[in-house]
Amino acid sequence: MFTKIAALLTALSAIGMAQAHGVIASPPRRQPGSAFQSACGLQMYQVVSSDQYGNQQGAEQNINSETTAACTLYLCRGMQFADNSGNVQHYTAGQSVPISIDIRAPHTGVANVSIVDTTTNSVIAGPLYNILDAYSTSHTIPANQTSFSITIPSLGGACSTAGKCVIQWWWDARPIDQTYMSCVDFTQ
Ligand SMILES: [Cu+2]
Repeated sequence: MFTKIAALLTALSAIGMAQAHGVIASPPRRQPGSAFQSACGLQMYQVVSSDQYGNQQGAEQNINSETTAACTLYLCRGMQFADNSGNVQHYTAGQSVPISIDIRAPHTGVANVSIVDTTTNSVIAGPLYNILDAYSTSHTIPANQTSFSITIPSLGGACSTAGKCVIQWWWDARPIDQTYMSCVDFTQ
């Protein structure tokens, strides 16, 4: 009996590994917490917090009666500012910001980095970095797809309030319908 349970746990963790894909490794990204759980429900919280590298389409399978309109899966994968108010960076206009991406499993697609207004889920600057043929499964991933810098533009006061703006990394693997995003809170 114990052996069967151990085998099952091993199989489940293997599935978890296979589903793991990519996040912003630095600067500090938005993380799931109690506000995420309130917005998205317990089941979604358990899935997303156990694997932050997963995709939107996978997360959507956990939508249930606890999931509210505040669970914005297509903005920062539903991560909430309230869980991340201690994680806010400050960037000046013209500042070069190094970005590090951690890819655990590649999928050929496109990727970009933009500044998004979280109140409207609209891109207000960018793409600041654009990756064609992103994270391909058919060749070695070029180093500049996982380590690069963006230059923060002048945002004219649009991002002076913490929580209003994020740097969002967006990776869309159309051939397999998997979309990934990861966000960094910042002010200017
Ligand atoms: Cu995948």
